[in-house]
Amino acid sequence: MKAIIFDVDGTLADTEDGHRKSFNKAFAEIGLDWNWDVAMYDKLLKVTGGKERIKYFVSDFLQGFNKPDNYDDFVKNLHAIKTVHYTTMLREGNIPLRPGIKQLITEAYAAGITLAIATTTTPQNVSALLEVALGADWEHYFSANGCGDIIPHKKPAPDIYFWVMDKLGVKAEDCIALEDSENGLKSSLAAGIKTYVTINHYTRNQTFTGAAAVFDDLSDLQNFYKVSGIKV
Ligand code: XBP
Ligand code: MG
Repeated sequence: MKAIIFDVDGTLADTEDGHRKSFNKAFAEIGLDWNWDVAMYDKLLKVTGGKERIKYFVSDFLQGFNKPDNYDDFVKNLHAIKTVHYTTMLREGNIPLRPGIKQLITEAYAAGITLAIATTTTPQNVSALLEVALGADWEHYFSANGCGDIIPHKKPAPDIYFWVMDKLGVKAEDCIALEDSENGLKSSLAAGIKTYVTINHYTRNQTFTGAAAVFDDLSDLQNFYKVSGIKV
């Protein structure tokens, strides 16, 4: 196994409630009476990508909203405001890495294992989370950082994992992926990558068919090393 490819939201850190609150702050800031509670957000997480999620909410859950003419620009602007709120929240240090994650990153890196990121979240979100958690030079741990709109189709499509493997110059059988959600697992499996799942309160009832193993979290990192065969 040459490379570990990490999902971000829900995997590196339990971020989705931070995203949800940031969406709500953005809605309020531009005078929309939209408010995504946990139950609604749970449904909306079916769609990855914040801009795509806003459009999904408007199309499938909202009645009587008159879309502005430049709807795409409206969504992009709304999402940019949300990203400011979310990165501010991250920089306040409110969202730590999940148990075992920092140790896994530092020990695997020290053992010469290639590390990479494959996420549907916005690049600024990755930087803000990892600058706080790993320091200003966080990027040196990762040989590839696949995030945001760099690929045509977000998870569950495999595009982002293909992009990362291409960047790393590795084959799927040389990698393992770490994910938290059904969409993420479908994406990495469609790319042919052996995938381990750590669940969270948004994903615990999802289906993880095909996962190599499912964990509550990586607090017992030695067990994860044993199950996954990672040698550090
Ligand atoms: C999770 C997502 C993201 C976040 C919101 O990404 O689907 O869309 O929910 O972030 P992953 P943005 O699990 O692949 O890390 O608003 O920046 O999309
Ligand atoms: Mg995720």
